[in-house]
Amino acid sequence: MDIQLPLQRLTRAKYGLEPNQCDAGQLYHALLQFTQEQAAGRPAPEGERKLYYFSAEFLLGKLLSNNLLALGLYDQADELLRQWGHSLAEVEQAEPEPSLGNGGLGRLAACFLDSIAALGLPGDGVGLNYHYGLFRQVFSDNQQRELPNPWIEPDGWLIPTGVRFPVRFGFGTLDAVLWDIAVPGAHTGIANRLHLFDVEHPAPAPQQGIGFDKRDIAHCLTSFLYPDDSDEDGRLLRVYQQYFMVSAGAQLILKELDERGVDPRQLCQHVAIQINDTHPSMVIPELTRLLLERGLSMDEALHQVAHACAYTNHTILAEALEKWPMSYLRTVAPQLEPILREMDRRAKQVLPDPRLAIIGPDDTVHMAHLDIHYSYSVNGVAALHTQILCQSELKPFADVYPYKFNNKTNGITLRRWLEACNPQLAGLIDQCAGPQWRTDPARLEALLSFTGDGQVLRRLLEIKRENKLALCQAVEREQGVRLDPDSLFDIQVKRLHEYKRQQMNALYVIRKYLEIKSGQLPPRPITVIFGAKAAPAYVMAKRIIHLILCLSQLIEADPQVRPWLRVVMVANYNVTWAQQLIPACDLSEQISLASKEASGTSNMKFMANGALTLGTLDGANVEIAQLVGGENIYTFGAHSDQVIGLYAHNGYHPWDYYQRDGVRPLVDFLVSPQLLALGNEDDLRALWEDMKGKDYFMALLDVEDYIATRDRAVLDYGNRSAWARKALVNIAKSGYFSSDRTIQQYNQDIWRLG
Ligand code: 26V
Repeated sequence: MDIQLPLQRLTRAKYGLEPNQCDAGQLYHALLQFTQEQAAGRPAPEGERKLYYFSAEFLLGKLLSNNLLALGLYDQADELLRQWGHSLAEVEQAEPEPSLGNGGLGRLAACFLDSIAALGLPGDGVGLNYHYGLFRQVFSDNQQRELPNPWIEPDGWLIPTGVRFPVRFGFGTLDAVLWDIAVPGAHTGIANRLHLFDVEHPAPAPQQGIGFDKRDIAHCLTSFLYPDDSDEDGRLLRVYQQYFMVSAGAQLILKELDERGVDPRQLCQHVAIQINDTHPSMVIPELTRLLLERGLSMDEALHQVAHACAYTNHTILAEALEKWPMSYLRTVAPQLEPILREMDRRAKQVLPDPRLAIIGPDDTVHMAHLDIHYSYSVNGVAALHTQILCQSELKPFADVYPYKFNNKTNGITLRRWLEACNPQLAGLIDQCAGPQWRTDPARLEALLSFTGDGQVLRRLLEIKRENKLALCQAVEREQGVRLDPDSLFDIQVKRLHEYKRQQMNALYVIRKYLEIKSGQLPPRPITVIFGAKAAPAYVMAKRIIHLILCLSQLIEADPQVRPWLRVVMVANYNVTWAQQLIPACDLSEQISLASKEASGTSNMKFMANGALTLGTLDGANVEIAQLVGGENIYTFGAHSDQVIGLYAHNGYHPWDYYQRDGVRPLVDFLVSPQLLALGNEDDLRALWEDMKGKDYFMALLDVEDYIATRDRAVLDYGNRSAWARKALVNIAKSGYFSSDRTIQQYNQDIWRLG
């Protein structure tokens, strides 16, 4: 379709201006309205069974380009904007990024919605409409500070539906008001929806920081994602949020069943519910309760629920496996208690061991256990992760329910993570391999026949250089720091967590700093880029950010070191930053302690954009290594079975590693006069003590191998054509990590949407 006329009509009607007289913000709103109308005109996919993807997070990223791409209007819109003196990239800067997620789990949910729609499957998301997001991160005094991150605008992507459901809490009833975001599918004529529930009268943003009255449930329930749960009010608020989401979501499912004329006794033939980690797990007792209200017997209701629900596990870290005291549930949703007790009684007949019960001896409800007993599918998110679930973490469950357990290796939507964020590379791939990869990502393998083509390899390097230049401009614009696009760009972007070992990356920086100070220069300049938010109550994570910011300041001020080594941490790392950073990366840091990172998904995005991975054999890195082969990836470090053994026998003692000549000076640098002059002594000293004495995630175990392997990568980078060849192999093999593949597998093995 020709979009010039409708856009012209819109700018005239909205602003009384011709498109070429509009500024970028006006063009953004005109395009937004146009894409909204296009998506609204699309039908929902049909099918006898419909999926509801329940998730506390949907980390959508900006929607304009993505939706234009899905509607097949991207190129035309970009062309028109250029005629009018702008570009899509510029216009998109007017869009605030929706702040509905936190990390990989939320971004995965967004990639899945994109793929479900692109495959034409009937599947909607269900979540909450957080007003101020996780938080907006700013730095001052080399520390992270948190501010509200408002993103909702009057003329934004949220569509009012007029639908509302009463949610009954212990204190009374609150209405859940439904807002939708359209999810148009690429290459299909359909659109699905993301359903976001909200309170009727949301509270305004806090005046200072992110503190607010956690007891004001009626107004603050949807203020923030993951409100601080270090006190009881915070924990209760989390439970209020979860129950609000699932009760409204379950009512929505039943309403849609009614509209389709389906008897709730047939629910499981018509509905699949994917539970994204344990945050939505209360949908199980809540849907059961609603079915009982509709006259089903307990046997009937449990059968329907347990054959509709499927659970995805995203972590084996104990701290993230949710357990709620029954007393909390009694306060929030007392009507669930009898149902949970009955579910627990029945589960104990299958697994009498009290450690595996739904309700533990201390009267706490284990959400993952609830999910496993009352779902028909339990999946991990990468081969290694699923293996660890089956063989250790959830072994007793896998032994009694072997048919429930399965793997679904994560994926990413290449539409956002290659086509939209790296159009030049997408164009080169088209030239080499034809455009079919855009609908059939396995076709990327056709690139393998170009690994000997000097022209293609040179163009690949050129594109990387252009993307690095664009990143330099963004970093200069946002942070006032000027980077060197000819240095090696080494990037680690992900949530800050000790198991992801940003602190080990910092030890490498210290090592290089000390070498340069002693006159030993690296083979070429290196730029180390970090992006990470730390949970506001996670003290150690914030200390690691502090360390990185102090190192950055130290190096920036040192004219001897600065030409060779730079460190920058981008503030408020989010999807928008990721789209800018990932295409510009040479070396992708995926350095978690083996066994701890369930999958990782940025590893896949970096690979698809021609970065080489420096990683441990953890999560999906294992599958990446198998696909690209040992010569096209830099792996190092202890293997997962060694690590699991060390934990089992208390066999790891960081002090032994600290004693080594190659390690001690790096660790001691944390409390060197140079660093203490810039940083907070308590924070740096606490990091130092922890690393020597505890180091729970074993950074010192792997640090020497890490340094040697990273040095080898830096050296290899000098052989530009060999490096480009490796990069091309990575791109060629990345098709496996398309979320279209992942969703096809979910559909085939779990959802069966037809
Ligand atoms: C846990 C908690 C604990 C308390 C604070 C808030 C909070 C928020 C989320 C979670 C669940 C963490 C699970 C998670 O995000 N897992 C990640 O899932 C990705 C997608 O499958 C995967 O690639 C990452 O490896 C995995 O860490």
